[in-house]
Amino acid sequence: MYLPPSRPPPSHRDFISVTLSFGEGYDNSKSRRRRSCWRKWKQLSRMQRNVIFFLFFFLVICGLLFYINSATHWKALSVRSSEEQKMGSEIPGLKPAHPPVLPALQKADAKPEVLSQKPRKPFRRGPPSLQLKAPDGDRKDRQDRRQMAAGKAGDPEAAPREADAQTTVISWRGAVIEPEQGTHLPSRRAEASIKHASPETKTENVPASLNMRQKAVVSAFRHAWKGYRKYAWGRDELKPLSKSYNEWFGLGLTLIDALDTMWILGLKQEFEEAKRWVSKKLNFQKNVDVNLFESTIRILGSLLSTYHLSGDSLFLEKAKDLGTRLMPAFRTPSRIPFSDVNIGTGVGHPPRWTSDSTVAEVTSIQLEFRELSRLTGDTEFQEAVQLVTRHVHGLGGKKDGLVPMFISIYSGLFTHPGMFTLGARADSYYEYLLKQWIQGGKQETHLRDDYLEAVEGIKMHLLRESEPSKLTFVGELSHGHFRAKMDHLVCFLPGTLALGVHHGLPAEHMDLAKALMETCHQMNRQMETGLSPEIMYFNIFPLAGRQDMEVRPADRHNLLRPETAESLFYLYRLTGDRKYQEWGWELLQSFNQFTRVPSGGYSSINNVRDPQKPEPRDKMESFFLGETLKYLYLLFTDDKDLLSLDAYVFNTEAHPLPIWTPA
Ligand code: DMJ
Repeated sequence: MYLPPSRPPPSHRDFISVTLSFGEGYDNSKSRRRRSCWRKWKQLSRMQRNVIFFLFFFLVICGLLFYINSATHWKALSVRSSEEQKMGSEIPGLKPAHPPVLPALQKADAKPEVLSQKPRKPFRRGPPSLQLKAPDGDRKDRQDRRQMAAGKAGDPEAAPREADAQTTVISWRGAVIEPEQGTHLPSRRAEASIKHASPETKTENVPASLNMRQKAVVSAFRHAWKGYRKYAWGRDELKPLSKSYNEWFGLGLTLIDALDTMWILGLKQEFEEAKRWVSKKLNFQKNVDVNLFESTIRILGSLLSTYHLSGDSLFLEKAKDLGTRLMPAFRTPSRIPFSDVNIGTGVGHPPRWTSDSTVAEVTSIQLEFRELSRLTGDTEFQEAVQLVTRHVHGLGGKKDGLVPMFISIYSGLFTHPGMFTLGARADSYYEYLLKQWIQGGKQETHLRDDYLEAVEGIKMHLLRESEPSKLTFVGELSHGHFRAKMDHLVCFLPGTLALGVHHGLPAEHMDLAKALMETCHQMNRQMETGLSPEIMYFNIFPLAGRQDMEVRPADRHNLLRPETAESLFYLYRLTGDRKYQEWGWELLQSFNQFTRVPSGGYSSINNVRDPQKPEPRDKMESFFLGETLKYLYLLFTDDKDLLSLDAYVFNTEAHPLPIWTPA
C-alpha cells in the first residue's frame, strides 16, 4: 500500500521565508528594526544572500549604462543637428538636412543649366578617341594619377591592405559583430558621417566641356571610384563604410561593370588603369560558380560594349573566353539553362533551393550572346539563346502575354503558375522581347508581337490607379488575386515603353510611359530621403485619410538601383520634356545627400523614410556605376547623338550594344 511521505516539521528556512514576507507586525523602534533586519539578513542562506547581491549589482549596472547611453545620445544628437543645420544652410543647392516630409521640389518649369558645351562630333560606332583632358584633382589625387601614369606606387593592386585586414566591428549598440561577407554593420560614427556627407555638386576635377549636371555625375563617379580603387580594387563590390570589399564571383565585377561608363564619361586615366587590370589580372580560369544571368549582363555585356566603344580587341577576347565558359549552363534536358555554372570546371547546376530557373534570367541573356556570335562568327552562342527564346515563345501557361516567374530545366515548362509580375524574376523578359527585336533590325516579328501582347496583358490585368491621387501603377496577380504592390524594378517599364514608341510601336504606349514615369518619380520624391524604397504598396480604395502609397518596414531599403534614372533618360531623350531632367537632378542630389560615404563610395541604405538615420548597408552595388550614374549622365546631355537610340540598344545592365544593320 502506498503511504504518502509524512510532512516534515517546518524547517528554519521555511520560517524565515515567512518572516521575509512581512509576517511580523509593525514596530516603530529604530534600533529594534535595525536589529531585526540584521537578524533576518543573518538568517538568510548563503544562496539567498547571493541572489540578493546579484540583483542589487545588476540594477546598479543597468542604471549606470542607461545614464551613460542617454548622455552620449543627446550629446551626439545636439552636435549632429547643429552640424547639419550649418551644412544645410551654407551650401548652395543643398537640400535641407532635415527636409520636410515631401522634399521641396525645384520648380518644374525652372530653366535648367544652360549647356556650355562645344558642339560634339557625331558619335560614331567603332573606336572613337577619348576627347577629354585628364581631369585635374587635389594634391593627393594628382599624386595618385602621376603614379598611376608611371605605373607605380599609386597602383591600387598594392593599395587595399587596409581592406584586407578584416577587423571586428562593434555596432553602436555595443554588440560585437564578427566580420562576415556582406554583414558588416557600420559603426555609429560611420553611420552619422554618411548623413553629413555634403552633396557632390562641386564640379572641379572634371572636364570643362560638360554642363554643370554632367560634371556633377562625373564627380559622383570619381568619388565612387575613389573608394573602390582604394579599398576594393579588383574585387567584386566595395563595402565603403568598413573600407573593405565583398566577393561574389571573384571577377572584379564593379571594375568591369564600370568600364564603358568610364569611357562614356571621358575618364581616360581611370579607364586605362582598369584596362590594365583586365589585361593583366582578369582570369576566367577559376573554379567558381557564377550566376549565368548576372555574369552575362554585367560582365559579358560590359566587355562587348567596351569593345565597341574603345575598339580594343582585348575586351572581345575576354568576352569570348567568358562566353565559352558559360556555355555548359545550357547542357540541360530542356536546353533551358541552369541558373549557375562553374566557369572553371564547366559544370552547371540549379540554385540550392530549387531545380527551376528564373524566367527573366533565362530570357535576358540573348542580346549579349547574339552579339558575341556576330562578332566572333561562332554561331553556338546565338543558337543556344535563340533556342530558349523560341521555346518560351511557344510555351503554354501565359496569361495574355504575361509569363510566370519560374521554368523547369527538366520539362522546360513554366512552374509555380498563377503568379504574374513585372518586377523581380520576370521584368527583363519583357524588356528583351522589345530589345532583341530592335537589335536584330526589327526582322524578328514574333518578338515584337509577344511584346505587344504582353503590354496588352499588363493593361488588362496589372494596371490600376491609386487613391486619392490616381497614380498609375503596375501591380501583381497572384492566382487571380490582384496585389497593389510594385517593385522599384518595375520602373524600367516607362523607358522600355517609350523606346518601343520611338521604334514605331503604338503611340499610346507613350501615354502609359509618361503616367508610369510620374508614379516612379513620386515613389522617390514622397520619401523623406527622396529615394524610392525597394517595394511600394498602393492604396486603391477611395477611403478618407488613406495615402496613395505605403512602405512596409521590410521594404524600406534602397540599393542604389538604376530603374528610375534609366526611364528618365529615355523619357527625356524621346520627349524633350525638361521636367525629366529636373527629376533626375533631384535624384542625384538625394543619392549624394543620403548614400555618399565621405571617404569614398556610395552605400545602399536600409531606410528611405528616415533622413536622420538612413542606416547605410555598407555595400555599393556594381550597377550604381554600370547603370545609375551612366543613365544620369546621359539624361543630362542634350546631344542625341551620344549613344543614339537609332544606333545602340542598351542591355538590361545599361551596356550599349550596336543595332544590327542589314548587310
Ligand atoms: C541590374 O542588374 C539590372 O538592371 C537587372 O535587369 C535588374 N537588377 C539590377 C538593377 O536593379
